Amino acid sequence: MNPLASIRQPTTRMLDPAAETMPRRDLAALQLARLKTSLERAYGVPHMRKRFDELGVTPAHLKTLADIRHFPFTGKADLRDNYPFGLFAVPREKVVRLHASSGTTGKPIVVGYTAADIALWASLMARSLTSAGVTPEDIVHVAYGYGLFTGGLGAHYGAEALGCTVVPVSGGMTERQVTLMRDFGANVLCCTPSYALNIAEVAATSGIRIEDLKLRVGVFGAEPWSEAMRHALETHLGLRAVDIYGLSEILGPGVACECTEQAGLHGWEDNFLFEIVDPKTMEPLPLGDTGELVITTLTKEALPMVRYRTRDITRLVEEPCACGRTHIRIMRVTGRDDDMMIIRGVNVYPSQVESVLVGLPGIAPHYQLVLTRSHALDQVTVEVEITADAPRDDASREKIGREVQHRIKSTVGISCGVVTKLPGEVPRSQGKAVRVKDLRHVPS
Ligand code: DLL
Repeated sequence: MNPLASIRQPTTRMLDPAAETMPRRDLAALQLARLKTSLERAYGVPHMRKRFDELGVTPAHLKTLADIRHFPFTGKADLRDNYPFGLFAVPREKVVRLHASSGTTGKPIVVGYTAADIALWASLMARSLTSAGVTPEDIVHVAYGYGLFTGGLGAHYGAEALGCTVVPVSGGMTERQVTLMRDFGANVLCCTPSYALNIAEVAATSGIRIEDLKLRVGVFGAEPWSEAMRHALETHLGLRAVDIYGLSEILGPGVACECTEQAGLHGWEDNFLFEIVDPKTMEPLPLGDTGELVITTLTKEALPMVRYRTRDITRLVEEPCACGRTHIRIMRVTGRDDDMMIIRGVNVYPSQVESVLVGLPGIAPHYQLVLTRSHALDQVTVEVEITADAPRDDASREKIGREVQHRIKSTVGISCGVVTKLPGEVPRSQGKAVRVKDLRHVPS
């Protein structure tokens, strides 16, 4: 880590120590009691009742937490098929907020919140921010998008609930972001890691140095990112970069967040039940195994979710964390199972390629993967960018390209083409980065 970041050590306060350090046995008892209520709430929704009936289960069948395995999974399709409000468990009049995610195909996913849900979300976001090292004295610059996306308003309500001074900038107009961050003296930056990188780059080109900024903590999430990217962001922005996780269907940001130990994201188990299942067989996996994260909400009113398939691949760790929190840790999400590429039989996530690229001398931390198909085989070309100070002649660029190719082959295990682009040629992110350009179905 760069020396500035270590000087600006965040604090390790807890917002709700009683809840956050609850002994695991008490936590399990609380989960069981809350799960019963939540299943009953879901059972009141006609579509969910049908799903329960198909499997011959009612909420009364839940005797232990492990019994959750007898209940039906829910997925994006359930939300889509019941568009827009069909899965709400309360009358529409009780819903005070709607959010939606556009998705790649068809109808958006619509999610609703009662006033109590919004209060819960704000409190879990405030808890998450505190665990990331944010304090009520901080100025929080929110550059997650505001609107139907949950990032902006989620971070906003959480930071406000914590008592911070919130700057609701949303995404875009990056030069202005940098100026405001400097002029207002923001201590905390909330945005996607790819946008943070864009901000860092614009700051550098505008002549703003780390010392001109008062950033101490970065609360970065909404997309997969690597340890290498964490290191780059900490170095470029002089802050401690903390990972935050969430999804609209479950709450938005604040389902889980790292603490200042930066050793996995505490999933807030007093409000959610986390499982890992084998994405093929859908069978629960033993603790510690890698698989698909499945989440059941325990306290949400408007949209209770039962065994929601996140598609996110990770593993859970129950060992105590040095911070003292007892809640389970969700290890860094490597990617979604639908982002996984299979290149000549090898499973690859874009974030694995990122781990190799970011930090390589002469290579800027901006990249895209281009997928094509030739003779029924998928091929990947990695588009990387050379740094502004790297030599630009063909021979040097080729040499760098070969180096990248070699590293990807030896670390990730795939053979790929590499195109070395000039500074600024790889598109910059304003929110969630588009890492993969899939041209497999484009006629050549
Ligand atoms: O991205 C909520 C959010 C906003 C989380 C701001 C964190 C910060 P959706 O747009 O519904 O919600 O997208 C959810 O994004 O299933 C993951 O695939 C991915 N994702 C979210 N956080 C992380 C993370 C928001 N920390 C989807 N690491 C999720 C990796 C993440 N992937």
